[in-house]
Amino acid sequence: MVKKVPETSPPDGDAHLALARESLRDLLDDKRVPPPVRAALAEDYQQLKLLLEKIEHGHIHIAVFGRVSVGKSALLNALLGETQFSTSPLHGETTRAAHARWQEYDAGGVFLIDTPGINEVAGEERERLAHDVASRCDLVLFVVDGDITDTEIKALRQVKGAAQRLLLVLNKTDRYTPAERELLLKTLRERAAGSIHPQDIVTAAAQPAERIVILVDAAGNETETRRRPEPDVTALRERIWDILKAEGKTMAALNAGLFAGRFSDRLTREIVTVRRDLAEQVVRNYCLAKGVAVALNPIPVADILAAVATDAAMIVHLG
Ligand SMILES: Nc1nc2c(ncn2[C@@H]2O[C@H](COP(=O)(O)OP(=O)(O)O)[C@@H](O)[C@H]2O)c(=O)[nH]1
Ligand SMILES: [Mg+2]
Repeated sequence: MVKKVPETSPPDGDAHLALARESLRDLLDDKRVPPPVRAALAEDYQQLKLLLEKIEHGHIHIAVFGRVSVGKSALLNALLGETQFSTSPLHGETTRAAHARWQEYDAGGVFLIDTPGINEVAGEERERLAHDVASRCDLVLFVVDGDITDTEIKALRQVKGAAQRLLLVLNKTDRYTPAERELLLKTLRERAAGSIHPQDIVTAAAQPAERIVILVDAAGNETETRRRPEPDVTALRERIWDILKAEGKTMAALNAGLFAGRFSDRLTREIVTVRRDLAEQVVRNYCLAKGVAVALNPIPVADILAAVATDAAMIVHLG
């Protein structure tokens, strides 16, 4: 029962989704999986079910990821145009993942997912968070507010390893002069060269700091007021929309395919411990689920920042 990935050009998102749906359903419904194996993998089966529902409804999940206080929650609020996620100058405002529907983009249903800061959770937990977020989401917005730190590089590598689509967002650009902004962008592009397309590195000012504005009336009297400039997430919004339009369905299918591939590895391991003879048949079928991911994956999941990490001396310090 080998399903072939249709060779279409340009990529046919609907066909990809149908294929992913079919392999997820096959995995879920396989009657040959012994009950003890199902019980041992109950949590994975539950995730698989949710993933199947997600692609059946055509939902897209977009998550923010990054250090605490880089403005992840603020960025989602700016995209939503309303305050759905709490932001705070204090650490630890977002303690668990939460989501909101992005009404403005109504094709199918796009959900924005907020997460705690990567440095708010310990190493192992962080790895799990990175992995969970990346495997449940179709697009990850990796947010930084200056040059990328070592912790960020590590986390970026973890997320990038599990997610197929990622945008690098330089937030808080209001804090920098145009020259500093350009330098930062240039550095980020250099560091991500070969792994993140320059187009996928965008700037934003999600919640610009208040400014003191001096108003002068007709009589020449000056009054000082504080004003918070409007958020600027135009470039980010446009990039997200372009990606969703061009690759949304394929992204969701690929993500499901990658999950199915990882799931089938775990399933095979479990089955081997229970019934070796059965395992051999099942393995043959599950290669198919992985085939979906491989066939749809436009770029190999590379260990992108390996070269970059060795170059930590390049950190630019800006005031
Ligand atoms: N200057 C400036 N501050 C920002 C910007 N975006 C967020 N902040 C501030 O950064 C702090 C942390 O924001 P928050 O969204 O809670 O960060 P999170 O921990 O990454 O979710 C808050 O005080 C925000 O007002 C921005 O674009 N410019
Ligand atoms: Mg937050």
